[in-house]
Amino acid sequence: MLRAFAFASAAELVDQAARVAQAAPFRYLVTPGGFTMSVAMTNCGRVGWLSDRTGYRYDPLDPDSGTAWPVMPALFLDLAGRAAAEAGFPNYDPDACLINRYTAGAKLGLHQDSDEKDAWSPIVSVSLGLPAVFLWGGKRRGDPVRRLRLESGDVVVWGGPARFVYHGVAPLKDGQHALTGAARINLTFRKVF
Ligand code: MD6
Ligand code: FE
Repeated sequence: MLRAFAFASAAELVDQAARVAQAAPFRYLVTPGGFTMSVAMTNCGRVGWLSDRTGYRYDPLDPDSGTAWPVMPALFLDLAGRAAAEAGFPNYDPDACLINRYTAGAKLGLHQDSDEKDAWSPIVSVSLGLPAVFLWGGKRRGDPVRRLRLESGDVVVWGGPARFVYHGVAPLKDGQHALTGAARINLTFRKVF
């Protein structure tokens, strides 16, 4: 956990995320089980993470537009690379950045990130805007869950043996933040292939 690692670049990161969302708008994906997620999502990079009735996958095309996802902004790559290196993962070259937007009540249920072929490379997760409570469990779904507060600018680098830990985000509390208004934005960088 790199507290406030992205604090100085937070405003510009929010700006760049908005730019991505102009080209590939936030949308509410449907889970394979048929539920619409409460977190709005979009992507940038070589591939983007998707969920629909057929399952989870990474796709080089945005199904809403039929075109490639926006390229990853240089600032995103730079920040993710520096954070990964700081945590002991040099030469980080993420394929994808999933951008999550939470508004009041939005949550992410406990899950494992296991759709990536490269299961050792870290996920770099950047929190922007409203604070959230990150739920951090164990390798099994039933393991006890710790609650971790994530503030704007906090970066979590999650690699190696911790990769398959169950985690989620508790329902977002109502609030206002100077950078994002009534929302929390989370960037998760992944090395997929
Ligand atoms: C979020 N993050 O913080 C959702 N996954 O909005 C994740 O699901 C996540 O932050 C893997 C590693 C770090 C994460
Ligand atoms: Fe995750």
